[in-house]
Amino acid sequence: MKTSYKTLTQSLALPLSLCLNLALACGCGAADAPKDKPAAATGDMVPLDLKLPQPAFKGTPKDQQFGPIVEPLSDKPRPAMMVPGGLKNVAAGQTVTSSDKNTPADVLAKITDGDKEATDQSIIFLRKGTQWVQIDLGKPHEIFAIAIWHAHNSAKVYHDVIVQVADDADFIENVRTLFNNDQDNSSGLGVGTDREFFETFEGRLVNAKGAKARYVRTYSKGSSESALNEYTEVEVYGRPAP
Ligand SMILES: [Ca+2]
Ligand SMILES: [Ca+2]
Repeated sequence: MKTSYKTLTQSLALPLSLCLNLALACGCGAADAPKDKPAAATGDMVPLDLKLPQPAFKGTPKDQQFGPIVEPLSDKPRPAMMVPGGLKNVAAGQTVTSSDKNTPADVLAKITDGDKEATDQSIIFLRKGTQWVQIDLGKPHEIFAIAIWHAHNSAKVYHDVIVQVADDADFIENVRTLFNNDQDNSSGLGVGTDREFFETFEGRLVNAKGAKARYVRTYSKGSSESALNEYTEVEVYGRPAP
């Protein structure tokens, strides 16, 4: 009886392991996306991995009225944005320029230095009026997400937030607007259809949907708190354009 049992298990074990090996070799199972196609084309998307700073405040100001143009502040975490796998923050350490020529380069560099906390030394100021900051990614990239932290030290709303990408540093060639909440066109770049939003530790995440560009520019025109324009960090998630 013992011998026949052993023989039975051996005869079963061989085909079983063969099947497993064959299944592994042919790549059957979950990871069956063709290797030669970009992840976006095969629908192989992953949640964008954003490293968030510490929250600096709770709730919204009770003594201030915010119109219907402003999105209500959510107390729930923002749903993850789905992007192709393997993206990097391609703005990290890249050169920043601005419409405010009084702000020196070493101050503007704080916009891409990785520090996005709400502390005084992390926030830079630009003069009042419509002002922009611009990041040169060094070469054309496929851009999927742009994350902006103006200043999240208190519950304020920035005006005329406009996010554009272009092929050239002067924003003449192939300019595309990815976000625009200037609904009364007071900054003169066109009537926006997006809503204003409260600055929080989550930053503002703009879906760039794979736009191909070398330059990223973001505008603002003061906030509900001040005529000045503030920045803490801008991140651009993408990959070198093929
Ligand atoms: Ca920073
Ligand atoms: Ca406006």
